[in-house]
Amino acid sequence: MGQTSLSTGGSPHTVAELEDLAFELRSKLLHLCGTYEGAVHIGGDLSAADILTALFEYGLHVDPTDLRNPSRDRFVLSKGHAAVCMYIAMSIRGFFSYEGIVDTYGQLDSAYGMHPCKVQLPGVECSTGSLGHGLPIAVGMALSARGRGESHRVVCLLGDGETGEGSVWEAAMAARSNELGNLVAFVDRNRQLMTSFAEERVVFEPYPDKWAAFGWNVVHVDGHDMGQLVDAIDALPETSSDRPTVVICETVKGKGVDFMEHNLAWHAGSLGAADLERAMAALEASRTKESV
Ligand SMILES: Cc1ncc(C[n+]2csc(CCOP(=O)(O)OP(=O)(O)O)c2C)c(N)n1
Repeated sequence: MGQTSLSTGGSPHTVAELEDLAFELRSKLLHLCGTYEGAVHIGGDLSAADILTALFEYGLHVDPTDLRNPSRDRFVLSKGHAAVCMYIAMSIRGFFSYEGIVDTYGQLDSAYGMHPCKVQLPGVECSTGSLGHGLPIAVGMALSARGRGESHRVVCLLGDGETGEGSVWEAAMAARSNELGNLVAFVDRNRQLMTSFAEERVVFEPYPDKWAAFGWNVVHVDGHDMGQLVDAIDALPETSSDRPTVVICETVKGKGVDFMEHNLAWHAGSLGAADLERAMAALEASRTKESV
């Protein structure tokens, strides 16, 4: 097909190294949340931090120095409000500098908007933010890849609340109908929406069965267990296969900061200096607890 080859996916990290990188991502998120004057979607950033680390450092075949390589995997952040988590994960992977994000995040005309913009920021594959649109776009990208005989993957990260949108299920049905084994959806199943717990508003369960009923391969993991995320990525079917895969990641909104976890007040917010110190101490404590 005249494609140049893309030799590696993420660098060959061990699970322990990936855990360290996820910790770095959470620390940098909290610092940004402590310096930026507006609200940051910190709850859903922290729930997605391990998934985004596993993808950008391990799962996605992307090369930050070769952004237009046609055989690169494509990533769509359907839960676009977690843009800053993706930016920082990408900066850790070497796409751009963390300082550049901190300097302009959320400002008018910044490349680092509260929602991602592919025109403004090289490396971002899709502009998102209006929930329910990412998976339909990812289906189109996967279909296009098939039509061109390309063998890369299209990977999409959704929020579980977002999957209350009907467009997600139209896309799910189209993906199976078109036998898109080159499409993978990760769902950040933190069981919280913006102002309520998920099950209070929408009956999601039996959630894995719903995806299975739409003909998808269903994988269910602890979205904060790096070993499980790596195993799920390793076990993805060939892109030439005929079924899309969903990896349902059980997560905790605010993960790593005790006063944010399961707390509806932290869908979005900002940290003053004292709260930043408290949050960093909580993050360190949670890391110590998990490594015992
Ligand atoms: C179409 C649309 N409606 C509403 C919003 C506002 N909004 C932003 S985040 C959010 C909650 C999303 O919940 P979920 O998908 O579970 O994300 P998470 O809890 O992981 O942050 C809402 C309603 C939006 N961005 N797009």
